[in-house]
This record gives sequence, C-alpha cells and structure tokens, in this order.
Amino acid sequence: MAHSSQSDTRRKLLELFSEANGEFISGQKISEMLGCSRTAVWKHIEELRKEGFELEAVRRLGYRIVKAPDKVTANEIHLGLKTETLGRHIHFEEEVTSTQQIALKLAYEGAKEGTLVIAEQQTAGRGRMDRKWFSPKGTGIWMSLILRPPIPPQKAPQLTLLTAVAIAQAIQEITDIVPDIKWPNDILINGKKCVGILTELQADPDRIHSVIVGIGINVNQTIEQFPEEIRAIATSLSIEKGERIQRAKLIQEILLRLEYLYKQYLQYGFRPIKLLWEGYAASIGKEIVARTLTGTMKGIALGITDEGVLMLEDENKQIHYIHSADIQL
Ligand code: BT5
Repeated sequence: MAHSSQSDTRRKLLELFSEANGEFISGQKISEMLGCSRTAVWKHIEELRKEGFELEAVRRLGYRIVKAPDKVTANEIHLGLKTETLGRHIHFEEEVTSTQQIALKLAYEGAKEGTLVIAEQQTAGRGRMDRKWFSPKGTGIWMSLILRPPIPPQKAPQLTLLTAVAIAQAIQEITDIVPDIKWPNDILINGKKCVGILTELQADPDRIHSVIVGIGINVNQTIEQFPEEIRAIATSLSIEKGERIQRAKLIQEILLRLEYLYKQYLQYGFRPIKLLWEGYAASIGKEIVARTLTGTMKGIALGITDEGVLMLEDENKQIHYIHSADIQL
C-alpha cells in the first residue's frame, strides 16, 4: 500500500510537470498539490533524478524538468500521457523474458483493463506460432497491453487490425512517414518490417477474460544492430527517418490513438476501423501468397470483410476467406 501511494504521488508530480510544460513550479505549490511536505517533494525530485530526468532547481522559482531520459519507465510514459484508461497502470521492468508472459500473469491476477507491461529488453520475445522476436536493450518498444473487451471471442482478431491502425497513425504523426499495414499483424516501411503485433486471448467459449495485445516496434536500432537473419527484411523508425525517435512520446501517441479507436470499436463495431485500415493496407489489389496451417494459396487480395477477414481471389475467380495466415507480397 505504501508503495502504491508513493508511486501515485510520483505520478501526480509528473502530471504537474507535464501541465507546466517546461516552466517552473514552486516547491510550495507542489507540496500543496500533492498534500505532502516540502521534504517529501525534494525526495521525489531526487528519485526522478536517479531515473535520469534532468531537473533544474532554482530558489524562489522552484523546479522544472529540463529533459526526460529516453527510457520507457512508468514515469517517462506518464509524463505527458493523455489517455483515460490505457497505460494508466504501468508495470515496467528493465529485463524480462517476454512482456506477454508477465501481462498474462497480471491479467490472471485481475489486473485492470489498460494495464501496460513494458520492458527495455526481452530475452525471449516471441512472435506468432512461437517464432522469435528480437528485442534488444533500449532501442525499441516491447510492450503488452491488457484489454477486457465485452465482445465474443471469435472477434478478438479484429483487435490486431485495430492496433495496427493506431500504431500506423501514431508513426505517421511522430515521424511523418506513412507506413503500410500488412494483414494481419505487420507494419512495414519501404517493404521492411518495423512493427509486429501479437494478440493472445484468454477466454471461455462465449466470454473473453482478457486479450493481451503485444506490440514490438523497432525504433532506434541501426542496421548493424539487427541480427544477420533478419537484416534484409527488418527496419527501424530511425533508419527510415534518419534521426532518433523518443520512444516514450511514440508510446503516448499510440495509447491515445488506441484508446480512441477502441472506444469507437466498442460502440460502432469494426466497420469504422476497417475504413481506416484500408487507408494503410499494403496488399489490396495485389497478388499475394497466403500460407495457412493447411496449405498455400495464391491470388489477388481483394481486401477485408466487415469482420476483418482477408478475401483472396484465386485464378479461377473463386473467393477464399482467410482467418489466419502469413502473407507474402
Ligand atoms: C510478430 O510475429 O510479428 C509479433 C511480434 C510481437 C512482439 C511483441 S514485443 C512485446 C510482446 N512480447 C513478446 O514476447 N512479443 C510481443 P510474426 O508475424 O510471427 O513474426 C515473427 C518474425 O518476424 C520472425 O520469424 C522474424 O522473421 C521476424 N522478426 C523477429 N524479430 C524482428 C524484429 N525485431 N524486427 C523485424 N522482424 C523481426
């Protein structure tokens, strides 16, 4: 309890700094707003410094944040976060096996919707079907979000598409690059993979307990930092943009967009999301190869249905509805 009220105070403090927009706030005002002593304020400020925040303290003026570190700790993400629920609870660790694993455990223990698990590094990051996801330290965004949507379990894959739209919008906002979405779970820039999404479901046949939306984004890697085996197919935002990107800012933008789309989705269904999705879709009208568990199919990608299912037209003009596959463009 003591720990959680400490971190609540820290969060309020960061909100104050966030509203102050780089201006000074007096120690007196901070202690009034937080309902704690001036000494306690000073201790919180020291904690922030230890985390890498640069704070200026000037007599009579008070404190201001000069620079936030490029870390993805809860504090960094909370500073400037505008969402109501998504990311309001953050579980940060320097190193984990996989944020999916931790999120799953927290969800099982009753974690609230919107809880975010994030790490600087994953030692066993994973993709679909137990494929590997490379997640080196301090360069990318490796995070898992817990959702508890009141929808039937078979609709859960739509959340992957919704998440892809939110990330594509956020990337566009922060970098000015318009990325492509490749059905169902990749985001590409110039044909190379920059983002992967992994949606995992815990449900009874008729009720979802939780959906863990795993998001992996290559942000500041250089080409040499990619392992040989994916160097030809992967890219990062900084490679494409030619400059470093502040990860916390991108996370805030993603959470904000995701929250908005998620609300729309729960209210109006998948159709409005579909329209946005099509705006970023890389494959529509093109010839693709779809590898499913039962075989390989070649044809023209016609688009997705109002339910998010991929429609593929084969050479005999027959239309196939594909629920899950790997796509080659
Ligand atoms: C995905 O799988 O694209 C989903 C990736 C989800 C990663 C996030 S990170 C946070 C959370 N915690 C986890 O443990 N996972 C989630 P899939 O479509 O199966 O693609 C996997 C393939 O992408 C691999 O087989 C590689 O070819 C390639 N790959 C692996 N690491 C990559 C990277 N960092 N960048 C680009 N491509 C990569």
